[in-house]
Amino acid sequence: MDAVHYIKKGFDNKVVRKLKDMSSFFSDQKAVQKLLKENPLMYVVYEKIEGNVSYSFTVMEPGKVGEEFYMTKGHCHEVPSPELIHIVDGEGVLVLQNEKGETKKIKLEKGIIYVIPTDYAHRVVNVGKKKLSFVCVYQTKAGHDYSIVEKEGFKIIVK
Ligand code: M6P
Ligand code: ZN
Repeated sequence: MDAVHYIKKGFDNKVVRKLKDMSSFFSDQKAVQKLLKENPLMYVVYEKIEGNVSYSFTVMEPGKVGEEFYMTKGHCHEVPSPELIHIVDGEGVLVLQNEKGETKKIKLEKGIIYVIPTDYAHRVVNVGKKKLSFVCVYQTKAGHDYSIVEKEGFKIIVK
């Protein structure tokens, strides 16, 4: 059984994010206000916890808010630790930013496993015209810290 079927068969947590859940994260607030009437779906995360290791399968919708592509909220880990990401389908970009403000923008090729380094806030952007789906693997204790993204945001805006 491949990882996607494994996770979707018996997930422990499901997170549904719509525009309203992350409206302040987009740069064009006029576009946000217009779109909020329909409050479109941004992505769904299915998470499976297996002791010390957790897996997620994320399905992102295609679209833009103004000029900016749909993206995940983005987070740091509460317990510094790396994360693996593997694109299953679609076109994605990974945006990284550390505490010093250093940034990286990486085009995610299908079939390659990428390592998100420890201490980098990370966000995935769907830059394609169809759904983007990907699998992530991380320590269960890693946790999600959204405070840095909420306070400072990401310097890189993907248009
Ligand atoms: C991936 C993993 C999850 C994360 C999800 C959505 O599946 O990194 O841990 O929850 O993307 O990202 P965010 O939590 O930043 O919205
Ligand atoms: Zn993470």
